[in-house]
Amino acid sequence: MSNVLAFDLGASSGRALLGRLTDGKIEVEELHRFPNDPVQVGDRLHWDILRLYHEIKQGLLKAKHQGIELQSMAIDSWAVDFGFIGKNGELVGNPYHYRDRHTEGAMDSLFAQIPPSVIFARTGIQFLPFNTIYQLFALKQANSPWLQEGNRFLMIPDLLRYFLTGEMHNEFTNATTTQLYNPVEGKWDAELLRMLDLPASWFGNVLKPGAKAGSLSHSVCEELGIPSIPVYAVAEHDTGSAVAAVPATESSFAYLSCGTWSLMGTEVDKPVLHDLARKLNFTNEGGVADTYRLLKNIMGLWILQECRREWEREGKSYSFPELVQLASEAKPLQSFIDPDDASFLPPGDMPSRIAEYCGRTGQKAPETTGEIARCILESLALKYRYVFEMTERLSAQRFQGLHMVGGGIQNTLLCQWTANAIGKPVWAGPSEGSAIGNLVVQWIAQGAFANIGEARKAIRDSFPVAVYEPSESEAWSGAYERFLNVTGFAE
Ligand code: LFR
Repeated sequence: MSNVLAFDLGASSGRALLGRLTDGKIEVEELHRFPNDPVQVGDRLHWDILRLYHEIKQGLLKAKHQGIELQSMAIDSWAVDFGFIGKNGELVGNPYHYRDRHTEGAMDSLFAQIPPSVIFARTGIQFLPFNTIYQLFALKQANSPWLQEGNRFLMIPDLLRYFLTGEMHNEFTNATTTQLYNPVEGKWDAELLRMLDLPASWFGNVLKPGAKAGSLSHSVCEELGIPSIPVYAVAEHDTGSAVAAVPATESSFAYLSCGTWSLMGTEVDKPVLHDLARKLNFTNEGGVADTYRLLKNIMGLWILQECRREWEREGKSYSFPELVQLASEAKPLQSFIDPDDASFLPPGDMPSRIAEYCGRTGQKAPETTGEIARCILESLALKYRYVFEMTERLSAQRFQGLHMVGGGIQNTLLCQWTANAIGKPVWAGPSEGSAIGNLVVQWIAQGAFANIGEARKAIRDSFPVAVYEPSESEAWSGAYERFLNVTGFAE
């Protein structure tokens, strides 16, 4: 039996999940859950990085108090965010959160200097305004003192790993999301760094998922009263871990990692760098076992989460199951939004932004809570169809159905509507995608699984997968035509 610990820092919360592997069966138990709320200070939105480090130590303590002997641990989180380590080995400043507005306009300003075609050809990464490259460019434009004081660049899981082990390493899956990593050369892109005037010495050697990245340091072990264990580099980009956990039997499959973000695509052996991939704004993010994730970001349940926060501010509080219930009672297929409209990216008053979007596109705005929730969920399902078809086109294959993983699959209505929208079955599970992907890569590193295929088989044997067959195909096909028109995708 092998016990390993996965820390998964998501937008709704951070968790420490204990994984037990016994005779090829995986069991997962949540040992610790903690908030991961960003902190607004003045104009800037920050990570609460030291509190998270504290919570990671609390997770280790909980394992100790339950008498669990751990073999290893690893951390995953969302991509693109980072901090700097100064010459004295300490953190410089408090890392920004990618939803902070400091990158507004940065992408377009940088394009005036480096054409997007050059950036894409060198990195294969989709253009998202918050990518690390634009964050760094914005810091440069703002003359941030971090750039003078910084000596090493570490992404969030790299940073927390450094606090735990004293070793500084950059991890591959996250490194690719910076849009500064060259997947063909297999290293940081020296030319882009030069064009941006960023010191190459900030960027360290890149560890692949499954590499040992240090051990808990003497001081951490002494403080917590625990023995030292290895800390692995896994797919530290949460989406990389989620895709590692897709329990597919096929060698090529379509997936949707469904949570605050929706990430849809397929796994490929080599990055797809041609013009169509750039035009469709697909990305090639580094994955496990030398694969790439050819995928596209879709705004996801974030819009509903933000509506819920807005309603809460107005004194009306709903649980997610209540919102789903209200959505199911509202009139079907009325008005649609493009979930990826730029107005939905920053935190804030989503119900008003939805009304504004509908006004702008000549549609009747949803009014009641149920109507708004329904508009969001149906629009997501329709956007999934759009991206599903693009994934098929780009990868020149037809998929039999769609694998859904992540917390969003608890929303059974969304799973069913997704099946209806794409007209193919949805296979949903497991919901703890990122944490399970994190665990299995640790087990591969320990030799408990020979490869990712074996790990995926164990996931299949250990967790239930719910099947949603498509229905109401005529209504959804008609809705899709209207969706394409109002969103402008029909052109
Ligand atoms: C999902 C995710 C996406 C990434 C976004 C921002 O949690 O990691 O893959 O594009 O967050 O980092």
